[in-house]
Amino acid sequence: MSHLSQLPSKIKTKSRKAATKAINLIQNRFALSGGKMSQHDRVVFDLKGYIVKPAVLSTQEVKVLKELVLRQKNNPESLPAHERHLPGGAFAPLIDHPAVMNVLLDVIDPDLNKIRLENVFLSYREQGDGEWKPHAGGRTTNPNYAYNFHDGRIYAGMTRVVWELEEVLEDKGGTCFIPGSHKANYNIRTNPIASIDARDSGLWSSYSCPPGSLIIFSEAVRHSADFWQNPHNPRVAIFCAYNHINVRHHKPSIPPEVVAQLAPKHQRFFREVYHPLFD
Ligand SMILES: O=C(O)CCC(=O)C(=O)O
Repeated sequence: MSHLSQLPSKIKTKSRKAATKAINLIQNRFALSGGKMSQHDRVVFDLKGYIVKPAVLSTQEVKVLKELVLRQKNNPESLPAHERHLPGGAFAPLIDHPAVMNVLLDVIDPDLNKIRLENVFLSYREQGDGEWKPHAGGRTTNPNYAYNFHDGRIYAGMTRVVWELEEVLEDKGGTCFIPGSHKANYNIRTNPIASIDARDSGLWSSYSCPPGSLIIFSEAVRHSADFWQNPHNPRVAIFCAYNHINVRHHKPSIPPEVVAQLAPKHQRFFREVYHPLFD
């Protein structure tokens, strides 16, 4: 009898779970509408710790985004409150841009529900601005900086997605990397070596790219900001930190009014840190 009385609630729970599963499958499919990460990109990301995707955005998309971030920087009051900070306003559709999602679903987690976006900021640099500050690199058990390869796939922790909105010239101020250092056996994170970290050690690589390009890198790779030396334009780059749903690196700082105005499919990236199993 008691079994029978529990039946309706069991059916309800089961159908809710089935519906959630179906929705997740559809959302994952949608996020991969641009196709899966190519084997080329997967191997390069694993080998170097970063990939560069040139000219992902159109000239018009870059123009709109540049207008937004420069207004946020110079004249925020001219914007409605929910557009005064990233990831609000015209940036929002980029949160799950297919060129980003196809990489994150491959390197962080194949389930969209398990990917968070914990931090987004503008990096604006004029000629001479910047710093040289190498950090990260080496193997670690810290889940935020982890980079693992297991059972035929990458398990990355915090993954940076950088939208370059202006041209970047090689070795003139783009982010610098020691390729492969996310897998270094010697702990260059906690025991840095000055001759390796020196900008002219010959171990650092940068990139050139047109406006609208994407740089995606594992936070585990040793990297550094650099001094902007491009006389033609400033650096206008949007830095995003994606992470696995189970961990967080940054102190939450995205204003609630920004998240509140995002579409539900984008709001999900700003959920609390917990396993979606408990939803
Ligand atoms: O400003 C840059 O180019 C690099 C920023 C950085 O070091 C980081 O994202 O951890």
